[in-house]
Amino acid sequence: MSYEESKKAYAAFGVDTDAALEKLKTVPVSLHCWQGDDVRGFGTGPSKPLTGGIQTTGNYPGRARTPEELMADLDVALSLCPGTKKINIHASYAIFEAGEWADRDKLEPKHFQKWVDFCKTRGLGADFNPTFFSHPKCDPLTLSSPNEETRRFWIGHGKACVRISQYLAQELGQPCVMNIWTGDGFKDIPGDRMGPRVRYKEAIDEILSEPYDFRLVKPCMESKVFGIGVEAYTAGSAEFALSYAAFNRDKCIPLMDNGHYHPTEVVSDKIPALLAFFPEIALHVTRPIRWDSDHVVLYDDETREICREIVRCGGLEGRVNIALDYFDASINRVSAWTVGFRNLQKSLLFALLQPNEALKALQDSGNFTRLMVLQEELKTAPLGEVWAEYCRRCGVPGDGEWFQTVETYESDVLGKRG
Ligand code: RNT
Ligand code: ZN
Repeated sequence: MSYEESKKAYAAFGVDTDAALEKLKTVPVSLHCWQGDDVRGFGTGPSKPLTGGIQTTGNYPGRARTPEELMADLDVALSLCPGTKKINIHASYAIFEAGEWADRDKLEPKHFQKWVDFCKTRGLGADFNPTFFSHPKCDPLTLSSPNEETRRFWIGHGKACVRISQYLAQELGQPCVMNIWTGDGFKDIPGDRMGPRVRYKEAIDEILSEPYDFRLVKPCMESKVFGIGVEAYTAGSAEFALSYAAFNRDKCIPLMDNGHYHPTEVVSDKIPALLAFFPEIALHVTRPIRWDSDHVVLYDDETREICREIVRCGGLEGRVNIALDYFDASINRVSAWTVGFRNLQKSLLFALLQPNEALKALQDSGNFTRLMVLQEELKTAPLGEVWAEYCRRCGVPGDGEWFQTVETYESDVLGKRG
């Protein structure tokens, strides 16, 4: 079936495929730099183990070991991904001059100048994240630590990151989402659940007292249920993070990672709940399998449902900041980036090709029989050719065409890394 035929098939549902393609092109999606090197970063030495209760598994060859390698790998992935892209950078990816080093609380905008150059030459925006893990000053708590010195260090890091985020936004001329997530918590039953949360709250108050323009820097509060080795208690729980954002609406926004909820909860349903109250929210799109395993995002039911809610709740009008967050070290990392990014775009396309007004009208008139029939039939509407047309219009290879580039890059470059 050609694009023109697919266009007619969607027109029969009352859907304009050209309008969907035009819209999709403009939606920023943030690609996380940390898939390229298994969340190792550059700042604290390459052998520093990953902490904070997150885990990468696998030892696939070709991990990026330097800023140059990471940027080269990103370039390959970016060339295979359609749409508007941002790069999501962690503070642990600071780039120092030879002989120079600064600890996390002393990081400066200049340590991210190479990232700014990278983004500028490619017309990309950037998002940012303080790195409250994989560092000797995790005791193992950070912002919620009872140790004053530990807390001061991490507050200093948070403030430095606000300044860096402001710099990134100003340099690149678009907002920078700055996500606050810590792995603070306990392996076993705590003796005090409130103390760490009160300290965490006060620490964030201090971090956000650092001056910034809220139109440019969007601090986020990301919640979590548990982590590896942090099974019993998480300071930044769902209620904690959401309450913080709700009580500080002039300073920050909530962020939901769909790996961070109990297994039968779905973020798709939480999007309209939050948008009923918050002007703006942020998402980490990932794929949990049984736990917060951060598998590569697929074109699956929940990813599509998340995208359907983003689209029909007006999320594409600047109300939902979309980022990817997963890390698989068991497969080719450039492919992991590309598959996840393309699947998110494909799911957004699926969502934009729904006759949302008609579906809403069926619901409001109580016609649930027809609502079910229509939603089922839309699942097999000819999306494939519309997707192929989107890839063509964005100047990137279509399905069946891009993987060869990754294979060549693996044999020429990745496979030769030690
Ligand atoms: C961890 C959180 C967090 C991290 C990144 C690296 O569970 O999802 O967002 O994945 O900051
Ligand atoms: Zn996340």
